[in-house]
Formats: sequence, structure tokens, C-alpha cells
Amino acid sequence: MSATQTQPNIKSRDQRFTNLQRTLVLIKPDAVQRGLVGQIVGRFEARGINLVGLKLVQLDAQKAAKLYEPHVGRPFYEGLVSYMTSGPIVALCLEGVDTITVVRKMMGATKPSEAEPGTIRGDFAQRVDFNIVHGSDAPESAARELPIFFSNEELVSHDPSYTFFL
Ligand code: IDP
Ligand code: MG
Repeated sequence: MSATQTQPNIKSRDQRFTNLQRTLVLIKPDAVQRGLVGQIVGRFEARGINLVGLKLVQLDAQKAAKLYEPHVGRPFYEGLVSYMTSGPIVALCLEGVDTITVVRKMMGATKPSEAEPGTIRGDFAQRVDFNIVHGSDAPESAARELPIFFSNEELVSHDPSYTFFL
């Protein structure tokens, strides 16, 4: 920064961000029932991840089956579908740098007993069958999962003022 500059250079969005990704996060029925929505969304906001889609959804069995299609036949599959349809969930589309990986790290391990403190599951969950959040695990998963919850018109690209500092 030169002596006369009071702010860092404002670069275009594309120059500032490489490997921008979008991912699907679901705040599962137990977290909604426990009143954890604000805290969970707040963690992503505090990290500087951009919220581009947000809705409350009552999943039906068909949609849950579509989401968890890769898990058909697993011993926990039926229980998983009834858990995910047991009450409203909050669906988020999050966007940021390497966001798929970052969000998975913020969520913590699938089994809360293996999730580090400081992660969402490590701080708020005890049981693998009530593990409070979902996040896409790879770009291909995000591409498959996001359209189950959001149409293109429901995803709002914008550039929040805080991204100036990222
Ligand atoms: P992930 O959510 O961390 O990606 P996955 O292996 O994709 O974990 O499993 C999907 C979901 O299925 C988990 O988040 C959890 O809700 C449920 N699940 C996974 N393993 C078990 C299990 O052993 N018992 C009960 N539920 C499970
Ligand atoms: Mg998974």
C-alpha cells in the first residue's frame, strides 16, 4: 500500500477469489428443533462464507431418497430418511473459496464422538444418527445435491461488503 492509500486495493471479485465453490448445507431437523439455526448460520457468516440461498423445507420421503441415493442399502438408510423427514430443515447454499472443503472441516467428522471440539458436530452433537448438519462432500456431490433444493432463480449472487476484507 502506498503512503497516500488508506484502503487496500479493491480488486474485482474474480481477482480476489480463486476456486470459488458453492455447496449445499442442511441444518437437520434436530438442530432446528433445538434452536441452533442461528448459531450454525452465524459460524458460516463469521468465516466470511457468502450466503447465496436459504430456505426452510419440510422434506418428503421422495426428496430425502434423492438426496441420500448414494446410501441406499446401508443399514442406517431407513432411519436416516425418517430422521430427515421428521421435521423442518434449513437448506443453505454457501459460496466461497474452497467452500466445500472448508464447510466439511467446520462440520467435523460424521460421528460426533470423532468430531473435534470447535467443529459444529464436535460442539453440538453426540450421536451419529442425530448429527445436526449435512454438507456436500465433493464438487460432484454439490452439483447433484444443490438442484434438489434450489432452482437457479433462488440462488442470489451478490458481493457483501465484508468481502472487501477477504
Ligand atoms: P456425512 O453426513 O458426514 O457426509 P455420510 O457417511 O455421507 O456422512 O452419511 C450421511 C448421513 O447418514 C450422516 O450424516 C448421518 O446422518 C447418517 N449416518 C451415517 N452413518 C451412520 C450410522 O452408522 N448410523 C446412523 N446414521 C448414520
Ligand atoms: Mg455425505
